[in-house]
Amino acid sequence: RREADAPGVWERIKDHPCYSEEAHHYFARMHVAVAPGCNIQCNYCNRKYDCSNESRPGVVSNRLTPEGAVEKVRDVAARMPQLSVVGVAGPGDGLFQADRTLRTFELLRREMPDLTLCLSTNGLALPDHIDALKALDIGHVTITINYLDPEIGAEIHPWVFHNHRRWRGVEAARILHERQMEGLERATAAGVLVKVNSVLIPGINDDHMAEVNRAVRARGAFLHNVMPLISDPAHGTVFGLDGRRGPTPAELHVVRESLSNDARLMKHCRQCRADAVGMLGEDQCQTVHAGGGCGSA
Ligand code: CLF
Ligand code: SF4
Repeated sequence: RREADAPGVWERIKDHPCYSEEAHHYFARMHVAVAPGCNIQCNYCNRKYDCSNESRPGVVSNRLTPEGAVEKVRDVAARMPQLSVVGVAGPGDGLFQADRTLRTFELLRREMPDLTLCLSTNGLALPDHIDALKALDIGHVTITINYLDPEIGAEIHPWVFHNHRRWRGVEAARILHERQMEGLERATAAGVLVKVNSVLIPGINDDHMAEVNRAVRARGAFLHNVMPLISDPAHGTVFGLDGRRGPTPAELHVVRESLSNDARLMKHCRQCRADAVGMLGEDQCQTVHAGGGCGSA
């Protein structure tokens, strides 16, 4: 079925492999890992792991400077004609040290104006950067939103760092929730195509996902991508060590079906890394991890 129903939207998704299922057969994306730090903690992520451990959530082999990122994109673009999108998706949050991400986008925009630029964020800092993103013509933003209810959020995100201090528990989850909703509303009002990624965690937010879907669609989210938690004790994540498991394919199916009156669900996500390069699912370096590169940060 036609994925876009507003004038001009088709033009903006037709060569984006994540926003259009059809496009992912023909177009490639590349992530540049320019965002090392993060302003929240997710129980499906362990940033303490040595970065040589490739299974660590969000781990990448190289942390790039903005200039290094542009050089890498230049090299990849020269040998990969299908490359249509360059995204910042970690390994931390793209807007925590926003100057690095914005500088990267600025350099890319100047040198390769035909590329679509894409950002993934947990949303905490998003309201502060809408104008800067618009000024750089960043038309695709993904926000990871796992809950609406702060009581549920506190089971997923133990702390956030906001306004120069660390907040914990339900208070932290309330701040993150409010910032996510504000960022989503303001980004969609600014004309950005916002995709929401949600990590499905059985026993925590599975019964809550339909509510999340309704709330984000009501605030203008273009797509909703419900992704399975990948929880392996080897990742050393809190959920992995707690014995929390990801959903079975059947459980994931049931939740997605419960949302299926909403035509715009993304189902072809490959939970890629923060340094993934290539067609979705065909990256040389793809390694699954707990949250999923753009899904987790
Ligand atoms: Fe990257 Fe994310 Fe942009 Fe795509 S990934 S920043 S929207 S260009 Fe895509 Fe990868 Fe799934 Fe993300 S398959 S994890 S949804
Ligand atoms: Fe930060 Fe992403 Fe890890 Fe969550 S999964 S703590 S948003 S880097």
